[in-house]
Amino acid sequence: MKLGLGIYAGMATEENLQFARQIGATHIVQHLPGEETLPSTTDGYWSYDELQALVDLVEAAGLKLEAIENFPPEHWSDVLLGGPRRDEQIENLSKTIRNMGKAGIPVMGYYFSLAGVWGRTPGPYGRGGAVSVGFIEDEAPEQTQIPLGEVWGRTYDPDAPEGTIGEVTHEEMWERLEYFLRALVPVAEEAGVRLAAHPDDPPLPVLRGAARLITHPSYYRRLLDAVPSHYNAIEFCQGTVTEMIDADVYDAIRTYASEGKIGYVHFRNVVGKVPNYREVFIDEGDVDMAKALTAYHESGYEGVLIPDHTPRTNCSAPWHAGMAYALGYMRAAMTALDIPIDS
Ligand SMILES: [Mn+2]
Repeated sequence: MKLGLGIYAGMATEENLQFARQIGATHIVQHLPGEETLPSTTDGYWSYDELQALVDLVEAAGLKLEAIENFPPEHWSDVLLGGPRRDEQIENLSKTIRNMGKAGIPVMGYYFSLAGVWGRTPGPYGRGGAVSVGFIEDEAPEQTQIPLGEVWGRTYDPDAPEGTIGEVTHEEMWERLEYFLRALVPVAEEAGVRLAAHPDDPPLPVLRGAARLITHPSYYRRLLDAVPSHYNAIEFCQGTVTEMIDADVYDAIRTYASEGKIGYVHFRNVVGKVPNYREVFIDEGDVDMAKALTAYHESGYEGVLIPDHTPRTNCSAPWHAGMAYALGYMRAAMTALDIPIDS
């Protein structure tokens, strides 16, 4: 298995990439890049030249760009909403996937959701009062319906008329996801780019009136069966799976890893399940991380693990400190377990 680091928009700098290399990462996942990294974002898809430049930048630091994580909401708003521009946007997503394939980026992580990551509140949930986030039923904001012009927790059309998208059922959401997969998986196959689905975070069945899809590990089965292909895969967010009601995270790891369905892993820890959970440091949550690492390894998983998020330590570089801590822990645990660290 391989150690990677996820970086956010604007973080693909020489300095951050060197930092990643220094703390032992060999692979990079670029989370939702915007115009600052890929100016063609404003065109509705990502251009080959800009993706290749990002690959070159990462490789110049001695790393490999393993994945891009999440399409910008405005690139696929009508795919998520089932709107009139759905086919036009799927054409653009196809261009993005083909350009990623040409640039040699093997995985595209996506999160098929209307409300997106929503409703979590910050608090001193980590050891020593380190600030993190959690979904706490009694503290969560009021669940107002999603306004027009907003999707995935972001405004994509500031000029949208008043009103909301109303309630959206599970069947409607599955139809939209299956439409997306039927159109895009063949493109992904041709391009050699695996599509990898993130589960719903928080994994509540409905949020803001909008049904959510992957709220139990068994729903990954429905997604995979919709269009069976090596290129229809999952982004295994271990923290989110742990937050799911009636879910056994080790069992889910073994099931999907042994089938070769995991594109890459968000390796983080958490205390509790929906509707009450808190994100914590990697070594103080409900999951026995050594047991989890063993489950991936024994099931034949050979891909990348990234820390996802961590609590913020009190220092001048909380993100860097959190990532260094998590990656150091992962390397030590794998070494102690005799799990090869590949590059
Ligand atoms: Mn995640």
